[in-house]
Amino acid sequence: MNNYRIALLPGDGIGTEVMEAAWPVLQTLAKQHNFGLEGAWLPWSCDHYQRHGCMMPADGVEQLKAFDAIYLGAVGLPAQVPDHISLRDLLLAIRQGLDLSVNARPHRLLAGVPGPLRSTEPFDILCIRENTEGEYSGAGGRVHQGGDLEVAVETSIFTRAGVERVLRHGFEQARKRSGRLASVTKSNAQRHSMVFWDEMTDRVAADYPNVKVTRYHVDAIAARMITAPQTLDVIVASNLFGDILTDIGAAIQGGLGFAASANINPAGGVPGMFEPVHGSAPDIMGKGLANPLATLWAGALMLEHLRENAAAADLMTAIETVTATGAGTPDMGGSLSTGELAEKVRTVLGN
Ligand code: GGG
Repeated sequence: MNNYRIALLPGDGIGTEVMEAAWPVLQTLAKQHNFGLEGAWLPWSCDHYQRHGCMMPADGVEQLKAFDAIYLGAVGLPAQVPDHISLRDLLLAIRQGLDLSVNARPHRLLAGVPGPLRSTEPFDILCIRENTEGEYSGAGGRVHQGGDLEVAVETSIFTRAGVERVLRHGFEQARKRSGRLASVTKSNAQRHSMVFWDEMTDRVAADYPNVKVTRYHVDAIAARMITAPQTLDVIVASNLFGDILTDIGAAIQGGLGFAASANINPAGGVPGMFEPVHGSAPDIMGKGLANPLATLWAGALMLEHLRENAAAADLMTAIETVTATGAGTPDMGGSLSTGELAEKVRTVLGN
């Protein structure tokens, strides 16, 4: 029997609520599919920062390497810790520290979820976001801080290895799916980094003659995701472009309560991190209003990554069996609490 050790990082705000709701559902699946899931709850969060002066221990990334996967809720409580500290010192530190270079985010409408678009044509987008460099590299600084001469520099870093590996992952996914790949650029304005991105796209494309590549400027694909999402399949984008586009992806699939993500290192050897795309939503925390489906979907991505494919498929079927009935949390127009909606999914799975 396979036994997996999972690092559970509920984080802040509604992160705690969605994780506490989702974890029992995954444990039910483990029992049904005869594998072990041993969770270790790690209290790394803004609360940890207030108590200890850091979001996680200095050897936090090293500790995570002992696990098979990381399941994360949400990060950030801006009233207590500035967002640029909480995000960079926990979420981004884990992504960069474990070299989780790919952030894969699926966008499609679950059964019964109407979505906000007028068109009812089904869409199924997989956005592959570069996850360790680009605009989120953290390179830069401030000089003359607080003075009249103050200057802030934030430098985007695009390395050949970093761009190539995320593009290659995108092409691999496109090859397995429809054979279509959209490469997101802005090379008319960003004449260094994005021209380089385009050149790398052409170079990697040469190894995938059966994948049809379309190059879109980021503004054009943002509009297309709303006006004609059915024309898109695999999208590959830089860190910031991918972050923004996947919020559009979340919006067209019904909201941030549905959007899931997998942070992975395609080379293997380290645990992947699986999380809902949404943040900690301090305005609704502690009220049982948070939608647990993004976290459950992220759980399915984690099970798939652990090669527990049957369990992952059962979870997605159970989620859609519930959404098809119209049951949901208030963001879905329903009246269920976070825990009640997750429990409904668990009930569909049975004992
Ligand atoms: N679910 C993790 C979380 O709190 N995400 C919020 C966020 O701001 N994420 C930024 C990012 O994905 O780069």
